[in-house]
Amino acid sequence: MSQRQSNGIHGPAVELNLDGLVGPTHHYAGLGVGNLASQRHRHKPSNPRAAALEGIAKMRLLHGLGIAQGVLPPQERPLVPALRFLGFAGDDAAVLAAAAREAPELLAACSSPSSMWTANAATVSPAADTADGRLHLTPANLTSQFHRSLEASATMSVLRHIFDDTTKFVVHDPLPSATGFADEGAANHMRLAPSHGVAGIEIFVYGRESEARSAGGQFPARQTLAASQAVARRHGLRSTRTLFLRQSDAAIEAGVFHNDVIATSNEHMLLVHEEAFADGSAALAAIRDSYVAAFGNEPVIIEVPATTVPLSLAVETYLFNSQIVTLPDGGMALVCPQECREHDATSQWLDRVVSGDNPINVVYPVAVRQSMNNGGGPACLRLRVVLSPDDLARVHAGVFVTPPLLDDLETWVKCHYRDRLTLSDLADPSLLAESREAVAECMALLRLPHAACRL
Ligand code: SUG
Repeated sequence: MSQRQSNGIHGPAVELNLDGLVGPTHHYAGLGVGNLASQRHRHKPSNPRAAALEGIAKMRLLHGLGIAQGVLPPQERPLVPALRFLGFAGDDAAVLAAAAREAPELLAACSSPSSMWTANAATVSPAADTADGRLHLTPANLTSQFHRSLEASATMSVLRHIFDDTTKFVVHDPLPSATGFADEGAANHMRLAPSHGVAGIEIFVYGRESEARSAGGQFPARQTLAASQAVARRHGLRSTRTLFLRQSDAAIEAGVFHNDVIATSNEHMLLVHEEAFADGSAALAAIRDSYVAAFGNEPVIIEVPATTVPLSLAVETYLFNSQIVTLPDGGMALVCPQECREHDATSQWLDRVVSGDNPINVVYPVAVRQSMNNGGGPACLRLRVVLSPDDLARVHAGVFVTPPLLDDLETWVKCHYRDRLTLSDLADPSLLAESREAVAECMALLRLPHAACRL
């Protein structure tokens, strides 16, 4: 049973960010398809401790800005039951050894802590948008990649514990695990509204229609239109306030494997690269027209031309994977990857945005480099959930971040995490033991049932 407590937030609807904690097996196996950073860092040593601490530092920043901040636990990895399911037998150490010997790529996949990228955990529709007035979440099936498909059942279980008040929240089952329903969650979903609490326009971005595996290029398109449409139907969204837009092939080919690598929104603001969508000007016109029809005024759309930030630089810096957040006393902050300040074009663009005529008045660069090396920037690490203060008070309080919880999590990381990991370490039975102990302790810190993270 969740424990309720006042979270100190009153007034209009707010966004709760649920950040994924990086797990103790964070490594670089080059598993991300169409993900250039993951390919580039393949087989390099990783630093799980630094990765987890970077994520916690980001949560501390957001909490300090007055944004409701929560945390999702890592899932148990290596996932020995998955390896057994694939035919590796014996005790746990024998399973790991056989997998390392016969199919190291499967051991890497079953060891991936990829649930850290919680923008792929689920698609979320706030209560204001849905037919039954409840918040709807559909956990992503992540069927496009084996290592990510392993996340879905534990994610569903954890979300059901966190959002357990069924009078206010619905956590659906993931969509069927079929290529036609490939779903990667909130990373391919945006929302526009004059403010968080108003019924908004939900924008679903897909890469392929359904069965076709690729958009025709070297990289597969991960999200299908059929999946996005099914999520919209389940959530009871109004058709007049729902848009389905296709990613441009050029973006996918440049390494934009999710829409959140090339576009992001907050309330009435959309930040988008000119090459994000197929038929970009028609897509932006559709967004603008829907917004004007719904709210009677124009959204703020900042369209970044390729001449200012080429697609390749957008992917390298993850500029569009920034979090744009509404600050409690008005205005918006842009929380961007540190890498954006390390390139003249993006850094100058940031300066122009802050001094320009738009709601963003401050920029906070954050270092999440260990995650960035696997293609996950600040926005990939968080699941945004828009809620009224009353509904926020019904969310399982154990996952809300406070300075003491952040301190405890830092101590927990320093106690359990290694500072160097290579692929050969994944077969080490003591890594499995350390990881199991760490995850069990984390579940206790967040007051979640242990079984939820080991499905
Ligand atoms: O699915 N990387 C993840 C990164 C996900 C980023 N999320 C968002 N854009 N919202 C992916 O490609 C790499 C794992 C490895 O190579 O070990 C990986 O899965």
